[in-house]
Amino acid sequence: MTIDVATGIARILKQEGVDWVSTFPVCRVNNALGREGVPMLMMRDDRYAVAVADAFSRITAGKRTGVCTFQGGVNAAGMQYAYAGLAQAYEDGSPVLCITDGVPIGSSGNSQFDVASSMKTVSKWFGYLDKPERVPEFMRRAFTMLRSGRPGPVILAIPNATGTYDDTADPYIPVKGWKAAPDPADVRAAVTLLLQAQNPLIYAGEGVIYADAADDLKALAELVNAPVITTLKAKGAFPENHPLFVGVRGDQVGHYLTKSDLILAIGSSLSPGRFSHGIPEAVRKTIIHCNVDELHINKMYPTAQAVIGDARLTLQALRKEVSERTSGAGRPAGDVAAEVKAARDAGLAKYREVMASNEKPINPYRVYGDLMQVLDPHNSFVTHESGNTRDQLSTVFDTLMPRGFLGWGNVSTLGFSLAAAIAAKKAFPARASVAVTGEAGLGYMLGNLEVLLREKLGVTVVHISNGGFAGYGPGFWGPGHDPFTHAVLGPNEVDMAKVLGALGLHTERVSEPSEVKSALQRALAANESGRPAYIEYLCCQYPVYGQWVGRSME
Ligand SMILES: Cc1ncc(C[n+]2csc(CCOP(=O)(O)OP(=O)(O)O)c2C)c(N)n1
Ligand SMILES: [Mg+2]
Repeated sequence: MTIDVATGIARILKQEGVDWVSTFPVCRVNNALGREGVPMLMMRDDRYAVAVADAFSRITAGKRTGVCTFQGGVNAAGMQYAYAGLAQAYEDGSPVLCITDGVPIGSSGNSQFDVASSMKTVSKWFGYLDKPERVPEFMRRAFTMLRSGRPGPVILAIPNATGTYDDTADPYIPVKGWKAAPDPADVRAAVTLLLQAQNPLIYAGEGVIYADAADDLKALAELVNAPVITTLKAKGAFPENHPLFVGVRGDQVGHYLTKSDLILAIGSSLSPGRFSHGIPEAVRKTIIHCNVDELHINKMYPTAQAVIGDARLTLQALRKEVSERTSGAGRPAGDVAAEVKAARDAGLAKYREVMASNEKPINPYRVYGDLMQVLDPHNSFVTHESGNTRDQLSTVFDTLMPRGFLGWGNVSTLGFSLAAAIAAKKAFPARASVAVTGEAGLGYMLGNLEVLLREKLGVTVVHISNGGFAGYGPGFWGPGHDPFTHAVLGPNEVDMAKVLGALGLHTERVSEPSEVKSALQRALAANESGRPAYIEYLCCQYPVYGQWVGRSME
């Protein structure tokens, strides 16, 4: 049958199990999506169209592909705005599919902004569909790249959405996605090093979540009795109430990174310096680097032994080898778990104290402590914002399942928490979905809050309202690093609960510590009937949290 390109793409997306697409108009495939019955989640700007789809891919660990469309071509206004979202998705390695208009044949060189070269800098693959007949091929390649290897965005540019082709000539068959198992010789060598080590430490990254390998990580950690730290993006890959869990950040994490003589990194790039730990005295440690491909091997640190392959297959192979060498006994337990507990208790003591604080304005840790009490850790989703909410939550918030918490941000782009909370609601409608933000993140998301109402998305935005960019300006912590650019109109000047209440959200403004919990409960109850909620907690500026460990010290 002869069909047009846009219809072909819409039908293939349905074959691939895509049941909604986020967008900001215009994109020339949108009308075909509408005609073919693919619902569109219309955001209020192009960056959020990308961010919601990006977050959906992350939260479902790539099992369900987030797809978005935005304006491109010669009038690439949408794409120019979407670029921020694309750069973030690329930086964080998110397997999101982005569809945009391509520059029509005969119009190249017509604009200052070069669509193709800019898109190539933020994608695993940028495909320019130069012939209608190539729709099945391009979609096959796109889904192959989205479902195999190192995750990253794929961008398809469609220059002629009304061009036609015969869809029976090359009938589309959905793509499975493929994995690679590690070289057994590398597994043997890695296990030899691991069993020689005095103080091995497992450093787990988000690759564990993408590979669906949380259970295998736990099994290996228990077999070799090694403490575990996870990266910010991998928060939840290891149950945070487990006796071998050290933390994401905090003094205890620094202690273990320093103390270890061997680091077994799995599913992490080990790229320090942004929102992750460096490895102190790395050249004097043995680094086993298990990764899905070679890109990160011997990057920043010398790799003693690389094990290249899918994280789940790698963990299983390591486990089997350790079991065989030790007759199933693994490494002796010693007092590893007791030491981890002591270090964790010591590291968390000062935060646990303020998590129960009755001070006014409310201490932000009190909000996090109460949030942990209100939410069911097996049936909820929490994410942070850029700023103190990221640093504080990743220090203290206990996550018990993969994607119970979404940590994000190799670069940490303000406003992403709203996209993440929306995506979580789309992925797991029965789970409570909470974004915790400061005023800067809130400023980015304001225009998009209408989407929550229009789409009846029962998510809660928790605002740690402290009147400025905490820590940027002077305070009890010193002069601050940006003393000229930190103050905004705060709760004394603007009643945000009133502003957003007028928009239609369930809102509350809370100044009493004793009300923190009940306000959350009311917000979550409103969410259950599809009503979004906003709670403004009048908080003190308290920029105190666990640090990232630097990488120098060589
Ligand atoms: C797009 C973008 N621009 C700039 C930044 C830098 N930045 C990070 S946090 C922040 C301010 C955070 O202040 P607020 O939201 O009030 O949170 P608080 O730290 O007070 O809790 C800024 C400007 C960023 N992360 N993303
Ligand atoms: Mg603030």
